[in-house]
Amino acid sequence: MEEWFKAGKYLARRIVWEIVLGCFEACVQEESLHEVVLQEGMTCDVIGDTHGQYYDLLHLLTLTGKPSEKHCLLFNGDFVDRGSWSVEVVLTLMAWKWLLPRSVLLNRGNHETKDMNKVYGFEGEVKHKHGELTYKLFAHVFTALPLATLISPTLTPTPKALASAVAKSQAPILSPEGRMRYFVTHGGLFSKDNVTLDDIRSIPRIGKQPGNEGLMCELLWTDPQETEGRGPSKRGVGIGFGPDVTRRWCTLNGITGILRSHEVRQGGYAIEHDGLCTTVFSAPNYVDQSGNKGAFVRIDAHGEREYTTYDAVPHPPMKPMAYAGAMGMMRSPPFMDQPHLVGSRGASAINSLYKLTKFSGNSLVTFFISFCCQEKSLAG
Ligand SMILES: [Mn+2]
Repeated sequence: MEEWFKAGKYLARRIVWEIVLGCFEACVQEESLHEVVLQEGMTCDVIGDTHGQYYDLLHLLTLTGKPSEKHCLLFNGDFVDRGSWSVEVVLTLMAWKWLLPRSVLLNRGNHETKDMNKVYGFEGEVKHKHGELTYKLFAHVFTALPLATLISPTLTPTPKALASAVAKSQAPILSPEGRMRYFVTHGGLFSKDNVTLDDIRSIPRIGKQPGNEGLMCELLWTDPQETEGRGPSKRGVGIGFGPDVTRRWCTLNGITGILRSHEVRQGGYAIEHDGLCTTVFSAPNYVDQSGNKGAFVRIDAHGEREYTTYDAVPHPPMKPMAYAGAMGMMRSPPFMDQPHLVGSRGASAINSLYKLTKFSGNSLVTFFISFCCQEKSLAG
């Protein structure tokens, strides 16, 4: 399949459907909060956004190694959109999931949703490569992906493991059994305190889009913020949650640390909130222009964390968002989910324009495209 994809060829539709349905069968049996138990000798790599950067994914897989009984790979959402090989990325992940369902874990991201796919390229790409019905199948199967994964090491934490995950001044937060454990989700925490792991486990998800509020939306969309408490989201969806919110939630649920993705970090990862919240982003030189590293985190059966970072590799001359049509841009605010691309001023201007106009006619689309380009150069 890899050779086939690298040659620029498309799989037969029948095979695509078998892979996607194989993934569905595996995911639909998992709870909305899936759990991975790490026995002695096992490791789990947590991988952040890959966003259709197929050549970077292939490079990443040489660093993580292939999944096996002893080595899990957890992809923490946003496999598709933006990069123009989203079909190749998601089919690779889904094929692995079908083949090794217990060793390959796929969390849903805010881009495994209809609204985002319409604007950021995946819908157009699938329609171009495999037809409209195939897109509908993908969109449904995305709803079967778990919303979060709990990584539960089974061995007593060693001093080295604790040092890898806990800020020096703080006592470690452990599970009720005295083990380290990690909560992995694409976005982050909630607009209210007191959300338990059982609440997350019982979120109904099959056939559902995350919408604009509620636990599913917040898991997929929120971002950590430096200031205490909660604040408005810079994206217009979800909220910002402060270090005190993270500490309260981890204490309530016996969680040693949150691992989340969803935002680019220049070094590939960033440890925030006194070590309790770590962002991992795995698309290096994001959309061919961010200049960031990619990263993944390896967790072992003691709970020790180890980080690997890497740079982008060359890819064939195809621009990001090559399949994102202007029609798509008419239905949802462009750049709403990644304001750093246009600057916060640009993003909020675009969002309010969107609300005011609700779009009509091609001239507005043309205006939007030129507006985005102008703002981007202003934002540097
Ligand atoms: Mn995201």
